[in-house]
Amino acid sequence: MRRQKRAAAIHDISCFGKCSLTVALPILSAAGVETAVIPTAVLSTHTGGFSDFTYRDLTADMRPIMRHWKSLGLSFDAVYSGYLGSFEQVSIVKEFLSLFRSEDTLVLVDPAMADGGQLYKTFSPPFVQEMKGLCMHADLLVPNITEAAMLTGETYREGPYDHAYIEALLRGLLSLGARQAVLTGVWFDQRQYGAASLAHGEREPHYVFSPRVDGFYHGTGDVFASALLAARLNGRPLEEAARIAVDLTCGSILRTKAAGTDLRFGVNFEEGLPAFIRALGL
Ligand code: PXL
Repeated sequence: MRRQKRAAAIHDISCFGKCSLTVALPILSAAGVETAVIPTAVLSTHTGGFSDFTYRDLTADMRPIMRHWKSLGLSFDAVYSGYLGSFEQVSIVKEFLSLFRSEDTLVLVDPAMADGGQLYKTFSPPFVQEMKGLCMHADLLVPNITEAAMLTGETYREGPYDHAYIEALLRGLLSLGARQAVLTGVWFDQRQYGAASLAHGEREPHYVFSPRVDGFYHGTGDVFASALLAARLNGRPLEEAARIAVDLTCGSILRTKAAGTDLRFGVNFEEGLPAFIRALGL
């Protein structure tokens, strides 16, 4: 019998608004991946478009949780980091990797810190440098265009993009030290929207697209990265995993658009899980 895969997800819990752990857990679980969590903070909502959200920092709990896990002899097939609230939390994730990483561990870093050309309001520019230090340790880096531009020092541009810009971002990301990078929010014309991937040693990026839907849908980066990791842990090659992740993300956006939900409330990925599970062949 195939051994069940186990991931450690290190993100905040935004209690309402469907992002970070409230997205990572159901998607990885649906894909058959056991998911242990280190919550970095508890917020009443995410920070995108809400004001007066609560924020309880859990930095002080992170090291004790990982030390306890170490004492239990736990091991992980993947480590998945997302929104991290401080420099200290970035250091703790690096410590986590030094304690738990083995030859076969897949380290996915989603440098969740910015979108639409701007840092999220809880961050200041020096945080980008700190995040770069974590990206060095990633096997798989999954930023959006804004994050990729900030991490690589390329100028941020609004779309539509051209192939040269996307390729420069991807090569810049790999030069940070990651083996593979998948860039989200890629579009060359009004009809299509998707992701571009590049692995170390590859000559050209691979592109996966779905029909473009206007509007800023919150939490889609987390849906995408969680689905990508789930597909990789189910043995899918990077390009195929990107296809599966784009399909879940696009379907979630379309359902949300059809329902007319407040865009800050997150996307309806839940009703896409049956098709996602089928795409994984489970
Ligand atoms: O989706 C990324 C994310 C995660 N966690 C929090 C956020 C955001 C994006 O805004 O605010 C708290």
